[in-house]
Amino acid sequence: RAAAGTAVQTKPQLSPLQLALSLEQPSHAWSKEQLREIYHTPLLELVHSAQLQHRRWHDPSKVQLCTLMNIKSGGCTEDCKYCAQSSRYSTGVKAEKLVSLDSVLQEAEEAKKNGSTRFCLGAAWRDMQGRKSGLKKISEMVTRVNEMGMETCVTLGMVNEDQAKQLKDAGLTAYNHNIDTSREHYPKVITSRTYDDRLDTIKNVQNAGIKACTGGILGLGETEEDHVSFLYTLSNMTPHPESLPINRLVAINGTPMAEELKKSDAKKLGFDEILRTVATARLVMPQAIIRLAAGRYTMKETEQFLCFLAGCNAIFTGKKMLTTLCNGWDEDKAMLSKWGLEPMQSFDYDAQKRPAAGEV
Ligand code: SAM
Ligand code: DTB
Ligand code: SF4
Ligand code: FES
Repeated sequence: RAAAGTAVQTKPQLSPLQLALSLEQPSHAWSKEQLREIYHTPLLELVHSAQLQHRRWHDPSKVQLCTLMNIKSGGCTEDCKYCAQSSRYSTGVKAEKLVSLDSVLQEAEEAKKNGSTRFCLGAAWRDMQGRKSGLKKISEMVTRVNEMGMETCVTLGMVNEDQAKQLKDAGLTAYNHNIDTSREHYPKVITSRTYDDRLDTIKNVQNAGIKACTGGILGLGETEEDHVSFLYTLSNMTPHPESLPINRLVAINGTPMAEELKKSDAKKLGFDEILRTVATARLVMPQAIIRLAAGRYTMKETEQFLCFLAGCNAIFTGKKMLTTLCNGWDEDKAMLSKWGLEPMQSFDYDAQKRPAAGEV
């Protein structure tokens, strides 16, 4: 018993940030309050903590290099306000047919020679309904790229369980399907489908045994509370996405989003918000590969460096994103080697294989 007049020592309660750093297994039950508190931690403390978390769960010297190919450009029926490939806007992107298997193998070979270990195929489609022959052709592409020793990833819009199963059987590693933003902000960006449609496809993919690559875009006129809510959806998924792309909006002339952002009262995205989002994602989804995606070419090298410090460990690199610019292999390899980082090997990523506490 405490002597009279002495305060009883209670075990101090862990802050959400301390909790994130102490968990032995990822939690899937983060509350918005907890996420908000982490997100608004003083920035230096937040980034430092995210780097500590990164070193608890990952080899800090490894970065995954992915290369994208646009296998079916333009003509998409969806109304995503930011997208160059929607048929509803005049962006100068032409609708094209699905590319040939040969052209995919050629591009994948070049990506492999340049050190990329994951090859991602993107198609401007709403969904795979009535695209039996397209799915068969894409399955063949996946199998052949896999045989080259590369991980494969596709993004084809919405898929049902059968379609996901077919892709799994072809050997697909990951399926990219983004939630893009918060549930609250989503209808201001896309009206041709719902947030729950997105979540359904992600579940179908995960149920088929494919890894989900799921993230979003920052800079759609959203608030910081939307970033918290976006992280809330992601961090409460079971399992968490294997890969989490963070795109910075590339404003495309002719899209409604580019027009909205020209208005004087438009909400501008600060770089500190990108950093907070990455760092919070790293703290609460410790196993995820966090990928700096579209719009990286608009970032200074020092800004990219900070994103890596905050827990990013993957990039898209190569000749092009889908329709926008991408930093090239040579400049990226030079940048990473200057920082002491090296490419992750294919199929080498295993979140459970992390350094022991004493090694970090
Ligand atoms: N049609 C498929 C879909 O929507 O899932 C796949 C292609 S889509 C281009 C893949 C992702 O790229 C989108 O979900 C979005 O997050 C991102 N993206 C598209 N246009 C972008 C832009 N202008 N700036 C930044 N990211 C963009
Ligand atoms: C993702 O989140 N970003 C990549 C990948 N998944 C498919 C696509 C970015 C596209 C950027 C816009 C464009 O190039 O048209
Ligand atoms: Fe179509 Fe995907 Fe672009 Fe939306 S983001 S318009 S679904 S290609
Ligand atoms: Fe291919 Fe995310 S788009 S891994």
